[in-house]
Amino acid sequence: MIAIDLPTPDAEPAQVPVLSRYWSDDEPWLLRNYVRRNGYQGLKAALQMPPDEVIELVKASGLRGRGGAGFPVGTKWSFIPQREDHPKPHYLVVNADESEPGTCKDMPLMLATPHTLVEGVIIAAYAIRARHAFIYVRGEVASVIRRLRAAVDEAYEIGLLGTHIFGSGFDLDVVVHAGAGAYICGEETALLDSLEGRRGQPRLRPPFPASEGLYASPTVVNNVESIASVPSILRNGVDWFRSMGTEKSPGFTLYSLSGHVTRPGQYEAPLGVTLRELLDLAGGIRAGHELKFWTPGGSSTPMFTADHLDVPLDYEGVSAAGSMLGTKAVQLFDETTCVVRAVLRWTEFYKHESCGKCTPCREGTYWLVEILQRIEDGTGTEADIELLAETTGNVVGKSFCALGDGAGSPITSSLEYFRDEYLAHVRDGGCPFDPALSTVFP
Ligand code: L3W
Ligand code: SF4
Repeated sequence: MIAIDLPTPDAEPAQVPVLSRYWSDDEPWLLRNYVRRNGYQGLKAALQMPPDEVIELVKASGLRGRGGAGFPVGTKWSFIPQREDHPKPHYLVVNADESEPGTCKDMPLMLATPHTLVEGVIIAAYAIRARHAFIYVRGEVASVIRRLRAAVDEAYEIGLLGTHIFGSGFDLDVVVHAGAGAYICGEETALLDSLEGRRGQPRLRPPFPASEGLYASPTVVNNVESIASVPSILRNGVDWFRSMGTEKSPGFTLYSLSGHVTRPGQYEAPLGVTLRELLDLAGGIRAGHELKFWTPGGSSTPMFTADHLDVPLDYEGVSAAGSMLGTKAVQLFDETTCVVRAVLRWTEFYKHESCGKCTPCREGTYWLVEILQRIEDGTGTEADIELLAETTGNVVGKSFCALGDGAGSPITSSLEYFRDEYLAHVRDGGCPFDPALSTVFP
């Protein structure tokens, strides 16, 4: 092993950006540049503590999973049996299969600063006593896979991976695994099946992966952004992290703004920021137009309207307003967008990506597309609007995994806020919108 000599760390302000702070630097993906920017200082701190203490620290920070569900990260880690003599190996799996419509935060993070993820992986694996970690990356993004593999190779070269890491006696191997482009493989148990070489389909839970995951062994599955947030907590402490965000949703996160917004992109902000504040940063809705509807966390989360501009974008605030924070993929649509067309497009996606394991989702998403298409084409009737609601009710809450529930979210919420627009389609015999005016879903 080549000993690495870390420079004295810089003091870090308790303010955003943290994750994206160095994205505009020269080649921030290289190990030597990462190390100059406090890189691997979090790992150094972690290896000076017993693993259980690392778990307690992450628990105390209140860091919540950034992949959609917001489950507390430290609590998930604590579910792993914490005995050295546990008969089965433990595994860490990073869910980098980012595919939720509108979601595009993990890929830029891995492209810009892959060592943030690698460092987080080593810390997490140390905490849960795993000797093998897998990063399961969406297969289409070859550039990200290449960059991650290069970062892992760099880490091996200087002894940050392999045996006796930092002279601690801790060993870890990391595999970057390319998926094959199925949305369902972002569901944690389907991902594990896929990683084991089988067709990716969700497993029954419980048992949760924490007790029976990869190869039926205790496994932590965490999202990329969750793991990449960990090194900063180790470097700066719990109070630093908790001084950002809200009490129940502490810290910072990446909001991905897309659609009819002046400057689309990644906006790192404390949890609890509002869309009004994010739009101030992003230059507002495109000039001359106004906000009609938006998703707080990808198309699987119920949509909001212009009445929801001041909802705090944290797990509690968004839930209280009737949706989910999800992946924080904020897709914005102005008054030129036909809501039926948008919902049809999303439903086609869920139909295509339905894995076929359970009847409500496999058959239901097919029929939902048929009905929505009729309404959009102008051949639907008012009875079709009722049929749409009824069929959605037969999918949501009756499907085997969250994909079915997610498929119903845009339909139910659009019917709640824009029922008149559905009625206009059937009464006027077609779509009242000119698709040429909307740059989204033409
Ligand atoms: C042990 C228990 N572990 C829960 C663990 C569980 C999982 C985590 C959260 O779906 C959502 C979904 C998408 N013992 C446990 C336990 N766990 N109880 O906690 O579990 P859960 O079931 O609340 O959610 P999930 O299955 O992880 C995630 C929504 O996020 N979403 C995200 C989509 C994101 C993508 C992407 O491209 N990145 O697909 C958007 O809304 O619909 O509802 O680890 O094991 N008793
Ligand atoms: Fe597969 Fe859809 Fe059923 Fe999930 S809800 S198991 S994706 S068919």
